[in-house]
Amino acid sequence: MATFENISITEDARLLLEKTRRDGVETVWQRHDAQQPQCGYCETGLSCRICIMGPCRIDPFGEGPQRGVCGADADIIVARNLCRMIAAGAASHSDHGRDLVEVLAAVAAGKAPGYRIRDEQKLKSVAAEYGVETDGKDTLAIAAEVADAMMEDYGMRRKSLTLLSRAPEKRRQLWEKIGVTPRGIDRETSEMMHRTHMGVDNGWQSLLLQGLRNALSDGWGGSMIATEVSDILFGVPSPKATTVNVGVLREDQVNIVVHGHNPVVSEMILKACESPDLLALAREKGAAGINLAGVCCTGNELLMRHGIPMAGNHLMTELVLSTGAVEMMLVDYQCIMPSLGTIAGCYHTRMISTSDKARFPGMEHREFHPDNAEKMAAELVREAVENFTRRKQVYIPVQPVNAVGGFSVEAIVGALGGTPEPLLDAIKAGKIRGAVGIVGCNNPKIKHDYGHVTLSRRLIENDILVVDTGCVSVATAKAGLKVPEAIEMAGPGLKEVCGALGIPPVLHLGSCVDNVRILVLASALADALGVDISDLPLAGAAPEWYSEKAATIGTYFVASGVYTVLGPMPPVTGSANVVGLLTEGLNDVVGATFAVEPDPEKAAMLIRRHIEGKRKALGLSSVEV
Ligand code: BF8
Ligand code: SF4
Repeated sequence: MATFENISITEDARLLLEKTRRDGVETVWQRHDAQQPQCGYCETGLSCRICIMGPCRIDPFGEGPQRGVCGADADIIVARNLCRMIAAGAASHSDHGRDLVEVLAAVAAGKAPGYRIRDEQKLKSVAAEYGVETDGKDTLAIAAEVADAMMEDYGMRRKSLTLLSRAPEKRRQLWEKIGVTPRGIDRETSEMMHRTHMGVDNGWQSLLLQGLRNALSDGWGGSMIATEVSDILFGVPSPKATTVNVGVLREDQVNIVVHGHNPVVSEMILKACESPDLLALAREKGAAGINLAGVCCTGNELLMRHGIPMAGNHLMTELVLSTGAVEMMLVDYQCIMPSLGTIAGCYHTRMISTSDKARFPGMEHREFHPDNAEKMAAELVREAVENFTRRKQVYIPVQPVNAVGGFSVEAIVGALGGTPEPLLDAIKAGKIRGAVGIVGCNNPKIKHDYGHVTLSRRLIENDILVVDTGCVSVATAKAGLKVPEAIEMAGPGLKEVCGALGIPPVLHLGSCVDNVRILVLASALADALGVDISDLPLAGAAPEWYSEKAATIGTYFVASGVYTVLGPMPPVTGSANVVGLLTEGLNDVVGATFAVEPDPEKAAMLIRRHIEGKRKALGLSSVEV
C-alpha cells in the first residue's frame, strides 16, 4: 500500500484516509491494490466476451492464439471493445438528458409540482433552434413542444440532430462527407451495439467511425439536451462564490450530501433544505441549520446555479462519509461506488437511492418521480434532520477553500461584454495563447488530483486559459485556482486579461454533461474567425479519467476537431492499427487526434506545442515549445 502522500495531493483526502484506517473502513485504493496485477488482456483490449463461443483472448506476444473462436483478430476485438465503451458512455449521458426532457414535459402538463420553467429566455431561444413557434404562445405550451421535439431527436425521425446547427458550417460538412453526422441519439448507440454483435461490422475502421458518430450523438445530442433543459428548468448559471473541500461540512449543522448527476433530484432537495419548517425542526434538534453540500456532478450542477458548497470529487466520495458528519447522502446515478452503503453503515449516515434505474447495496430506496419529487424531498430532509441526534464523533479536519463557479457560455460572453470578440482579440494579440478544456474523473491509478492541478498550473503559467468540468473542477478549486486572486499564478498575458475582467484563470463550466458548453464556446470562436474548430488554438485533456462517459467525451471532442490528451491509457494497445488511427490517422479524417500522456508535466508540453502550432497556422504569433 502506498503512503497517503502518494495517494492524494489533498490534505483532506490524506487525513481522512488515516481516519478510515483507524475506523477499519476499506476504500477504493485498498480494493485497487487487491486487484493487482490487473488482467493484461483486458488492459490491452485483447479479451472478448461478446459471445459465448468465447470468452476469447489474443496473445499480444504472437505465440498464443491470434484469433477468437469466431475468427476476430486483435484489430476487430480492440475496436469493438472501445466502441462498446463509447456506446455505454453515450447511453449514460443521453439517458440523463432524457430524464430531464421527461420532467420538462411533465412541467408542461402540470404534473410536476415544485418544478417550473426558471429561464423563459433560454426556453425561447432553444425553441427557436427547434423551429418551435413562440409568438403569442404561453410558456408551458412552448415547453411541451420543445420537449416533444427533443424526444424526436432521440429516435429515428430526423436525418441529423437539431443542435448540430450550433457547430461551424465547415465541421458539419466534414461530418457529412465522412458519414458520421449523428441521426437519432438512441439510434447511434443502438446501432453501435448492433455493429459490435458477433458477425456484424468487422471492419475496425468502420467500427471506429461509428464510434465517432455515436460519441457525437452524445456531445451534440443527449448531453447538449441535458444541459439545455437543466438551464431551462433550473436557470442558466452565472458566477457564484462558493466553498470547496471536506471542510464545507458543518459540525454544528445537519449535513446533507447529494451525489450523482441529475439536478432533478438535487434541486428538490435544495428547495426542501430552505423550508422554514424544516429549519425550525433542525434548531429543535440542536442543530444551527441545514447544510447542503454536493459531491461529483450533481454537486457541480448545484454549485453552478446556486453556489452550493462542494465536498469533493469522485475519489473523495467514500472519505466524505468517514467524517461521521453526514446525516444523509442521497444518490441518483453514475459514478456512485457500490461500496458507499457499506461505509455509511460504519457511521450514522443514512444512504438513500432515488432513481428507478439505480439500486445499491446498503441503501434505502426512495424513488423520485416528477409528480412526487417535491413531497419526497421534504420527507427525506425531515428524516435527515431527525438523524442529527444519532450523530456520534465528527472529524472535519480542514477549513474550506473559496472558489467561484457558474461560468456558462452566456456568463463568459457576458463577462466579455456581450460578444466573444475580446477573448478572440486577446488570443490574436497573444496575451492568451489558447484555451484548454480539462475534463473527467479521478482514478486510483493516478495520484488523486495531481494530474488535474499540475496540468492546470502549467497551462495558466503559460498564458493558456483553462476551462474545466466534472471532477477536475473540484480539484482545481481545492487548489485555489478558481478565485480571481489566482491570476497571480498565471502568466503575464492571462493575468492581465483575467485581471481586467475580474475572473479566475481557471473557469468552472459545470458538470460532465456541461462539456457541451465547451463545444458551444469553441464553435462561437470558430465562427467569429470564420474557421473550423480544428483550426483553433484549443485542446482537451482528461488527466485522471476512469469512466466510459469520459471515453465518449474524449471521442466527441476529437470528432469535433479538438486535440485531446488522455492521462490513463485506454484499453487499445493490443492493436497497433487502432492506436495508429486514434493518435495519427484521425488527423486526416477529423483534423484532430488523441494523445496519451500520464505525466501532466509532459502533457502540458504536448498541449503547448499543439497550441503554438495552431497559432502559427492561423498566422498568429507563435513560440517554440
Ligand atoms: O460525470 S468526472 S468521475 S462524477 S464521469 Fe464521474 Fe468522471 Fe466525476 Fe460526473 Ni464525469
Ligand atoms: Fe470470441 Fe468472437 Fe465470441 Fe468474441 S465474438 S467471444 S472473439 S467468438
